[in-house]
Amino acid sequence: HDSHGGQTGIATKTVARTAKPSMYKVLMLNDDYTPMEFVVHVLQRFFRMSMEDATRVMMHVHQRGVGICGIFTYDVAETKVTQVMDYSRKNQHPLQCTMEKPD
Ligand code: NFA
Repeated sequence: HDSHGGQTGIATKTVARTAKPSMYKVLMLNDDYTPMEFVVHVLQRFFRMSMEDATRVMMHVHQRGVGICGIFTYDVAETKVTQVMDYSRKNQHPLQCTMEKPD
């Protein structure tokens, strides 16, 4: 739209820009008790991963201690974390999921 500081004279143009949403990593943490098959199931159910991708991510977390489930907007990341934590607790597994702020 046109803007000129409320004065008459020079018309300048500004472009309306939408803010790009900052993205958050959803991380999964290793533990000694959650069955590998349950972790694979969670990755397939809540992160829509194939069996192959879910198995790769699960093994990465198992061996390295932490791994990335996906990168999402704040609201989606928060929902995924809550879903995984609620589902794990309901099934009596200590599986932990968290989200990481962008750098
Ligand atoms: N470390 C778990 C086991 O040996 C498997 C696991 C993988 C748990 C990834 C949590 C995350 N049963």
